Amino acid sequence: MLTRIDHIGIACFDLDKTVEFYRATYGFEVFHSEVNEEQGVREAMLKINETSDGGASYLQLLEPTRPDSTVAKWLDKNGEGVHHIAFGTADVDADAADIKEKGVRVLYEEPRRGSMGSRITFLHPKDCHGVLTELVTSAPVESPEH
Ligand code: V0V
Ligand code: CO
Repeated sequence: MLTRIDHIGIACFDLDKTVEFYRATYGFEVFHSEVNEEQGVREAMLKINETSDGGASYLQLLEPTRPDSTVAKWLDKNGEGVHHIAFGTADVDADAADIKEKGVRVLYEEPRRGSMGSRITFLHPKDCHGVLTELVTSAPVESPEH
């Protein structure tokens, strides 16, 4: 079951400048940052609020690390802006399987590694009315990966 907006992914050309905009304009601070080589992104997570399922909602600011990454391709075509939305679930495997049954393309056979040790998969934007949609199961709080 999808129980929260886990994050909104925002593509930017310059992560440091964009982080500074969100800090100076809204007062949001960086909760976590990392490079995800597989996804070709350097990212900053800005925590917005806790959620009733025990999780949280974030903004995920994304800068490409290489010109052939999905985010670099998207920035070339569209410029900066909202790149994807991510729904949180306690069981990404089960929700991805259910959604696939409904005829929506799930992009990964098995969930991959996402921010903060989460497990993530994506749904094709062409099957979701133009919205690249991610499903996320957060790492357990006591995970040694934290
Ligand atoms: C592409 N399209 C999009 C889109 N990206 N539509 C809405 N939102 C997006 N973000 C449209 C594009 O305009 C084309 O439409 C069509 O899909 C095919 O796009 P393309 O440019 O030819 O690109 P593809 O097919 O090579 O790749 C598109 C997909 C790719 C969605 C398959 O971006 C992908 O695999 N995304 C999932 C991984 C990802 O995005 N990683 C970065 C975030 P027309 O022109 O044909 O009409 S990593 C992350 O979020 C992490 C680590 C985390 O949360 O923890
Ligand atoms: Co994301």
